[in-house]
Amino acid sequence: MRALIVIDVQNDFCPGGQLAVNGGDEIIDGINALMPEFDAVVLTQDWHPKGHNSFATSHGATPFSSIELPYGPQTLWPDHCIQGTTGAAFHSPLNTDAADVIIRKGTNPAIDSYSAFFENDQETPTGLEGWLEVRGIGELTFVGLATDYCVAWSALDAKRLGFDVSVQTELCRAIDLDGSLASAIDTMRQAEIKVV
Ligand code: VGL
Ligand code: ZN
Repeated sequence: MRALIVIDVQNDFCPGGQLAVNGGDEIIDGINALMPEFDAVVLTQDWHPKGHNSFATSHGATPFSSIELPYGPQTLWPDHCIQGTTGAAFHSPLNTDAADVIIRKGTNPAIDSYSAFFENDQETPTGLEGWLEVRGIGELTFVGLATDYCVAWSALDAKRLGFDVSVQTELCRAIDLDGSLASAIDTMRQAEIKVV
């Protein structure tokens, strides 16, 4: 069984949003068209409380700078995807009716969560692994935003958990901070993820 995992196609990651990814809105028609080819469709939604630890404003710091948190280095982001705001809503052309399940992540005020499987402490699970397993789903295709953060971290965790993993890069867009896109693609290829 195969699932399409659609990462964070939300207003704040699309042009005009608080953490806009170039061309973030261009991938949506293609993602909608791909959905019927899968046994299950999973959507993820970045869903932060106000004052989240990953926000630069929480530390009086400049957005896109980096700090050390108890679980490791953390890039500091503009305030984005705050629970219940328009920015956190799915970008409207996305076919959310096709979703079998929606996973919200980044809800812990102290820990960021790029991956759909684990928070950035690498150990607190979201429950997605169990959901897929009990449904007999072993093959995962990732699309969405952003290639170099939430898509890459999700795909790498999935591979580590033993799923068969591919990333459809033409249906992803990247933030690309200091070469982060090239290094994410490289890391995914080294992990033997199918990057197509
Ligand atoms: C993301 C940075 C912060 C993403 C989420 O969806 O890639 N990036 N929060
Ligand atoms: Zn976030």
